[in-house]
Amino acid sequence: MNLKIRQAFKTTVKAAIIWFCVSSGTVISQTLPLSNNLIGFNSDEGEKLLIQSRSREDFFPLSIQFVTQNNQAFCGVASSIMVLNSLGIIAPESPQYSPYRVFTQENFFSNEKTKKIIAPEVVARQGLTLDQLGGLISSYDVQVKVYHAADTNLAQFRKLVSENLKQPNNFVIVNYLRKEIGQEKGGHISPIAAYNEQTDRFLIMDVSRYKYPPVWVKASDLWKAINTTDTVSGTTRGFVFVSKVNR
Ligand SMILES: [Ca+2]
Repeated sequence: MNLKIRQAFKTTVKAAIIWFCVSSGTVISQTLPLSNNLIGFNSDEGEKLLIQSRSREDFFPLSIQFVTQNNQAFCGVASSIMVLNSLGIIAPESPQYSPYRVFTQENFFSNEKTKKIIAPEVVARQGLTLDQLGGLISSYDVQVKVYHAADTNLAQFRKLVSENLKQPNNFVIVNYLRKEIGQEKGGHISPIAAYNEQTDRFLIMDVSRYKYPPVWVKASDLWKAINTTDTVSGTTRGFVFVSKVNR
């Protein structure tokens, strides 16, 4: 190959590699479009809502611990370890990070009490109900309170959650039906990180990060999605408060 042909060949290959990286990157990182009632956190408006928010104490610790769920049924497990790591309680050993300790979606079930509630293989097939989520988190040294939608209402939900979001060392995980907020489609679990008073919206840190960005959702829309029946448990979905144990 003479020099000119060799250079032309190199340039073509380089361009092809760049094209491949850019185009495949676009495909890989493409989340689903959002319906008009939602505001993506990855937008100017989404950013503004956080800056305006006066109930965003939980955003910072949760953002440091934000993870993608390990499989399509592990939303509850991913949400739980985000909250447990944010609370800074003593974590189990993690072989891949030894000697450091941290909650991961693998070692979350290393506790005997946790395994007795539901096995990880079962969670990987069918996900978690609200009570199973509360039970699993309770198997660690934290205080847990489970609220079913049937036992509360929109005004109480808004008040309780927005107050929690103003306080450190306690967190909220929500269990809701995606299709009621205009998403695809079934039951889902993720932590709530902030509340915007002016627009009456909550920020959901969606752990299925391959599918949707965090979104700002109207309190009334989220409430509709929480006030739905989980066919596995036969009870309404709801939300869970998790805090450090008072000693
Ligand atoms: Ca809080």
